[in-house]
Amino acid sequence: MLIPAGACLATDHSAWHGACVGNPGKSRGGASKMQAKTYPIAAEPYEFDLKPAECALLIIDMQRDFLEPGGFGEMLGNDVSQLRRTIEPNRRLLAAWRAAGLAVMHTREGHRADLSDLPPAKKIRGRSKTTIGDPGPMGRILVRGEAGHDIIPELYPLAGEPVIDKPGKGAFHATDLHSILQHRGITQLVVTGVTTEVCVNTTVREANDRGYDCLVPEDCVGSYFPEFQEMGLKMIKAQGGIFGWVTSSPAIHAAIGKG
Ligand code: TIU
Repeated sequence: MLIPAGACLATDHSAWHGACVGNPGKSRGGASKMQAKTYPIAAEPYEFDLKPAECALLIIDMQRDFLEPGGFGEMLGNDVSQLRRTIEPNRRLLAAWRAAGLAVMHTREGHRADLSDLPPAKKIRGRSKTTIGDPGPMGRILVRGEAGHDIIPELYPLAGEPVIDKPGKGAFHATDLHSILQHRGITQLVVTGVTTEVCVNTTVREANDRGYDCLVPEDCVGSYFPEFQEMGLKMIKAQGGIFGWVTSSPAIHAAIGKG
């Protein structure tokens, strides 16, 4: 099943609220938020206080064209195994997040079929023979509705989990993500996905500028380049957490459970 472009349905948070929030049924109000229990997570540069009612899991671009052997990423000469190691930790984290009844959102990088939202500069960058919109191994490359553009089956969105179709690297640029988060009272993001230095970093920076606290589990983000993986994470947590916090998924499971 393909998720249609722009799909967005409501998520039921009742499981977590019922289990963990001090005042069930009143979790959206300012006063009850103040009373809500927080869950400390070991992180760098210092502990992250997770507020379940205000924290969404945002899974960035776990798309077939970036991760699957024979996809666009591999066609460009990249080592997809560097990204594929993130699938299992993401699968476990997603299962735990869903079991706890917390908000889940997914993104996909891609463009309209007529490419009207594709900047000419992005189309020609790299001087590759095959570029966005051309026929690729799994349909037209990074075009919405094509097989390669869709999310890998291991992490497939459930009905009720918003899928943000984004034309850029950052998940906030030219999307309705900020509105969706604000309507749900989300102030914290656990950001996972690919690639660490490109779409994950860009999204964390955009989120930081909009006032969100971001926590990045290092085993749930991946780069084709090991040195960028290391530096991409260091850049987030440097200078007292200039863009956010870095942790690992076991530390999150220790706080919210295994699902
Ligand atoms: N999702 C994402 O990071 N898109 C990219 O194009 N990444 C690269 O590393 N090329």
